[in-house]
Amino acid sequence: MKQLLTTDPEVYDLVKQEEKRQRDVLEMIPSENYTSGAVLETLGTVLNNKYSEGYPKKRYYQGNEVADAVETLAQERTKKLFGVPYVNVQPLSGSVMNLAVYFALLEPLKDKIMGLSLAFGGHLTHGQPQSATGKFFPSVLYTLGKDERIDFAALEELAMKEKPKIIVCGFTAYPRIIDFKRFAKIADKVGAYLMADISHIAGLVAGGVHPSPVDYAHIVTTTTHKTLRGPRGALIMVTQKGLNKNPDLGKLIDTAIIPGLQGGPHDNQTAAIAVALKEASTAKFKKYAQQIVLNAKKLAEELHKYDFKLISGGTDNHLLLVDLSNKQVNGAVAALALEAAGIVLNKNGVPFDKKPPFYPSGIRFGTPAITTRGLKERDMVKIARWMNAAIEEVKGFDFLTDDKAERKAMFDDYKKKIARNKQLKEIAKEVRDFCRKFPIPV
Ligand code: DSN
Repeated sequence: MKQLLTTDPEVYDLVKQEEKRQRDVLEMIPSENYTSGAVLETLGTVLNNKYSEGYPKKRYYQGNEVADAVETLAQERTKKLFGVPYVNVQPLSGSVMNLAVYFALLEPLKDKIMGLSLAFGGHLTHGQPQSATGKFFPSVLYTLGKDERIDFAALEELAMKEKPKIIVCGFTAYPRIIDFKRFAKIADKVGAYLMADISHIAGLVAGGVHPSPVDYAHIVTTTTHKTLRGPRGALIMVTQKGLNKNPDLGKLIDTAIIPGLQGGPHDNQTAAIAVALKEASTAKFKKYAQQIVLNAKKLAEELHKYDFKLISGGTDNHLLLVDLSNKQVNGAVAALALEAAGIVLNKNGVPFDKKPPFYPSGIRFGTPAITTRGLKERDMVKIARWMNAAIEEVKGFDFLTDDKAERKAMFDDYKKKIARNKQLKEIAKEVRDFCRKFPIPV
């Protein structure tokens, strides 16, 4: 980054600070990962300079021969990796990706989306009222059963009553295998489209450690930067089942992206997606996907020993959701304490949470990024020990009041105590020394 250093030392310094942060901590936010150096290099190429509104061979501007080749390559690699007949590789992010599907298939203010409630592990863009998806389209949100898993009987009853035009499965905080076949049965029964948003598990699907939705869903959406380990970006795939239901599906989606929601695609991002897809089709990536799950399961097993309450009792995928109520600490305080100890994750609501979203009962974390660094099961033993030690330092740091101002004052006080805590600093040092053995790709 010599040129950046000369032109803008301030930004150079910020990038270096972030590089150091990513190197020195255990990055355990389950939707984050470290892309390869090849992917990062591709993002910084001259492909960034081009405008390519349209699709290959149907562009509005001249000079798109290379852009056409890049986009076609990304399309072909997606089709091969996931076994789908059609894909749009242009969505700039996950939110636009899902919105485009709804605009392609539903009539605004009329046709209903049915998705898992955010409070139970669904995503904002699955019809939450706060999101554009819930403002433009009526939505009905399903919840989980008492066992903290999908309750298919309740789901079917709700779908029969509400008659959604699209049912969304695929979640943001759900640690279990998704039974796409059962979702498809319900969607078919009510005549709805089934959309599987596999953003979190795309790498696990590609690596063969989670079942694929491709035989069951009409549409499969995914971001490209989570377990798939690519650049930020997204894909909308149409399955054969989707084309059988509606042969125009691909065209409708393309039109919803441009001119519907976006202008020019980001060709550097598309090229980097192509690189990531190549990487994801290797035997090495399969091993990586397997190790993600092995690590998550081992971490769950170790955390049980410290009496952590795992939602649904454990995990089948890359992600763990823990209810900290028995530790007398809320997720917001716990996430701060863990960060002070060098373990980066996020506070999260848990199913049937009684606490407010800003100070929820739980934390969410996962193994994709630490597995990229090369951590194995034995390392999970250490991580569980560090996590427990950090939480012990803040045991009892919870709120006994519903008064917002009092709560904020207590939180600020806990923050100060966490910042001063010597034990947390000690763990952070141990974590930093440990992390040095596992370089990150830059
Ligand atoms: N922020 C992503 C996640 O963490 O699941 C989804 O948008």
